Amino acid sequence: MFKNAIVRKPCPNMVEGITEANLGKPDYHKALLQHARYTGALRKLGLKIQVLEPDNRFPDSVFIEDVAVCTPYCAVITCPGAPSRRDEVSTIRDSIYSFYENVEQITEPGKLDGGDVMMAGTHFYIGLSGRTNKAGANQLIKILQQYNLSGSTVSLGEVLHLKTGISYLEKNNLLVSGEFIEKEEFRDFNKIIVPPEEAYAANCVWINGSVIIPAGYPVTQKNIEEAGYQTITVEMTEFEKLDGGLSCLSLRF
Ligand code: CIR
Repeated sequence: MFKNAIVRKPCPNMVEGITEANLGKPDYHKALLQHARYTGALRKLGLKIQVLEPDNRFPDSVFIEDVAVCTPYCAVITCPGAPSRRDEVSTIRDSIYSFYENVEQITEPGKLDGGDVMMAGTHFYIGLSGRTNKAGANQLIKILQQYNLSGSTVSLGEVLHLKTGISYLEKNNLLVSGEFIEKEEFRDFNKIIVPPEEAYAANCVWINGSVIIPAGYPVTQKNIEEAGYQTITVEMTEFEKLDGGLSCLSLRF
């Protein structure tokens, strides 16, 4: 069960965020509204939310998931792979220390984005992506082992981050799309398949038995509901324009 979440409001400079999506610039005011509704959904599912103020120095800082990995026993401040995001970690420290006694840190030459880390019980899958390298993944695995947790790496081909294409929905249920459907590492999960035309919906968040999913993906919504979950939909169009999904907008623990 999760009790807390940390989110950061989008900043006006988000329109300069990194993207390969080709969907145009986000509308800042619409993004603020979508972010407020997202936060409302987390709150409705029982989480206590710490809302951090916008930080205009970092256009991508709304994607707070990338700067820390939160486990039940420790938090790990990352070393983000994109140069423009590297110093974003300075903006999360105080917040993380207000929740955690045990705080660890990924250091160079290691690089790691939280979006590449998927927690499934006590095991953490770590995507090796354009943002996360082997050194970063190995550091995280060592840290996890100190807390009786474990980690393993997954190679990625098509997606920005591991969780762009896959989401763990607890009870051994895994929402999977594209390259992850046939991956050996995920053989033993019950798979909920996301059709190619709904690939963006592969990034969902499980919160205490319910699943928040992006609005506009009816097949995936139906498949998740048929697997026994209540769903809440949230409009995500302005964050999708920056290659960001639902999980990127919060740290949950
Ligand atoms: C970036 O490229 O870093 C941002 N525009 C999007 C980050 C999305 N984060 C995530 O998938 N965890």
